[in-house]
Amino acid sequence: MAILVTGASAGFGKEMCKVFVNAGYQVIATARRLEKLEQLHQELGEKLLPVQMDVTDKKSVDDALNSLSGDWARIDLLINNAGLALGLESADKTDFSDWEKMIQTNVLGLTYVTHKILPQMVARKEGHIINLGSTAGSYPYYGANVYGASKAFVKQFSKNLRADLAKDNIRVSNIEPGLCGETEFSQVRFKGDEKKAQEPYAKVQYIKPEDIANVALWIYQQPAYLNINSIEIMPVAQTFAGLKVYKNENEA
Ligand code: 8X3
Repeated sequence: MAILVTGASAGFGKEMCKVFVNAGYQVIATARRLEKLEQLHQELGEKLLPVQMDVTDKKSVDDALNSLSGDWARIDLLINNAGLALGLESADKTDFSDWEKMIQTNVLGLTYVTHKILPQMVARKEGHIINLGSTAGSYPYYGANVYGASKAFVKQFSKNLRADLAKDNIRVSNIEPGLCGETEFSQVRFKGDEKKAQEPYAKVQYIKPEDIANVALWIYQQPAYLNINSIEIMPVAQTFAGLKVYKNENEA
């Protein structure tokens, strides 16, 4: 029996590998960057299996998952962690290819992996899927446009999977973090602009990747008859913005 984590080369995914291996589980770490996974393998040992997989490429997903054998092929927990945000511009100013990449990864990629693994879970009448949503899937903010919409997809897809799969004893959970530092999220969003990438995390105690990894472990270790539908997490210092009103300065 194994746990499969997508996007395992950094951030939440890497931390989840550590937390789950340290808790005694066998973990299949998947990502595009095999060298990062090899390093993790060195660090965590034989309970971690590095597998190169690009969630945006259906053939890569099929090949990677078909290559698993023996105990590694029986996946009891799928953690759909791979995802990204690109840009923080108004919708009219975004690069359309950024929208495509986010949809390709956060929406299509997640469905490729899920659809491939579900039949074995249904056949065994057990399994658990933990998706990585975001507070951006519930609360709009300036510049979140397609990123937030992709996470709203993750939220509703998680609930709809529950609706389909409860009959098969399969659990589905959605973790929705807010401001979380010490990952590559912001570097990726701002395409390597370090100054912009650091700004959201300055002077604030943000969530750390290990906090999210520990939540994933907790969700998984709940009694088998319980399904944690969703957990929304923010740092204490983060809260909801009010509805914004733009004033017409020309009016009396
Ligand atoms: C990450 C949280 O606030 O940057 O999904 O959208 S936020």
